[in-house]
Amino acid sequence: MRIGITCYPTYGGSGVVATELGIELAAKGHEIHFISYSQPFRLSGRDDGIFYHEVPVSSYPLFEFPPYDLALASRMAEVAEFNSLDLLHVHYAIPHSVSALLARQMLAARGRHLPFVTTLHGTDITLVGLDRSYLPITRHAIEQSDGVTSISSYLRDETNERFEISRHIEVIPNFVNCDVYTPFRDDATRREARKRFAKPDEALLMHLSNFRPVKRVADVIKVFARIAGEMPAQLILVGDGPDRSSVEWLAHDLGIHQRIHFLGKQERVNELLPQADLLLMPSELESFGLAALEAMACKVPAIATRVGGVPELIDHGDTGLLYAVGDTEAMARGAIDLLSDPVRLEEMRNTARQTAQKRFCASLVVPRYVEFYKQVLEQQ
Ligand code: GMT
Repeated sequence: MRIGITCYPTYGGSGVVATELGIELAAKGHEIHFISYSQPFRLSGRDDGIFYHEVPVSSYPLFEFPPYDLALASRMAEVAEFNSLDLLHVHYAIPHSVSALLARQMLAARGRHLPFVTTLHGTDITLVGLDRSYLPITRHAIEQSDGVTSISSYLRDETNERFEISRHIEVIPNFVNCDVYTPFRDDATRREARKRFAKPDEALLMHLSNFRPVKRVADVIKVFARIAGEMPAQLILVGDGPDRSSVEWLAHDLGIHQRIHFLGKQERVNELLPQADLLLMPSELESFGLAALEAMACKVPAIATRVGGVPELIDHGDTGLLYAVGDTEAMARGAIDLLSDPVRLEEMRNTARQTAQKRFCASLVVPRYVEFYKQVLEQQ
């Protein structure tokens, strides 16, 4: 198939999923065309079967807000025509599904049919999509999509309920390449890699996010402060975003900044994750929680919150631990108990990796997208 993919190319889970999907599909022989305002950050630009088409957005003194969604629609239609695309797959409804709808209409007027699939990721529904100024157009674009998928059952139900629609939404969970996200081959290699951040007797915790308020990074610091008060421990923070500065202040105020490594945005998180003993993901809401899945594939269970689609990924007590939002005391207690019980921790680490392999491996999930594309194309 020849598939156009549009996503937010910068730091963020939906862009990661879209990019990894494109890479996996290209490896299976499909021709993939990314259409976005910049090259998705996980693309090397050298991948066979992958093409990138930038969307130029020109400004003009009249345009206080340059109309990216219109420029995107025009580019989608052009790329589809020049490259005979079979379909478009847009990730994150706003504004991508609206642009795809316009592109479909533009091509229809020229006698070409271009179906599009929308994948819902989270705040496109739970936050942004419910803003009154976006709700009607988002609902319209979802209803008009030729196929809709969501990354968890939670998000499917939320969409149908909150948007008061009842169309079929196919649940296709997020996935991870278990050959790329993998534990170290042996303990000696892991010990060597961890040396940069932790002494042999220290626990190593990690957090990975875009530091937006929904991630509650301050809770990561509070949980870590409690852990570090009871045992030797270090924390690695991967990512950057609006809450970074306030979180650094909090670390200083609590006197634990010397045990915290702020690494900023990192490209090869698969090399960092397997160094950790535990991931901390105390989010206010996660429709899935891709960071936790990537960690699980690296044999790192998460201390997380029981929100959104997270319980569809993490079984409390087996592949991680789940708590109420904001209950930093319980999260810290859970982490301390686990870190103090190496047998239980090792068991949970193994089960986390096995679950990632058995249920969320790219080799299992990506064919479900291909199957869904075929269904959509057959219905045309
Ligand atoms: O919806 C968002 O907040 C943005 C989005 C992103 O681009 O990072 O995150 C969502 O999609 C991820 C990938 O599918 C999921 O792993 C995240 O759980 C989800 N975020 C939320 O639901 C808050």
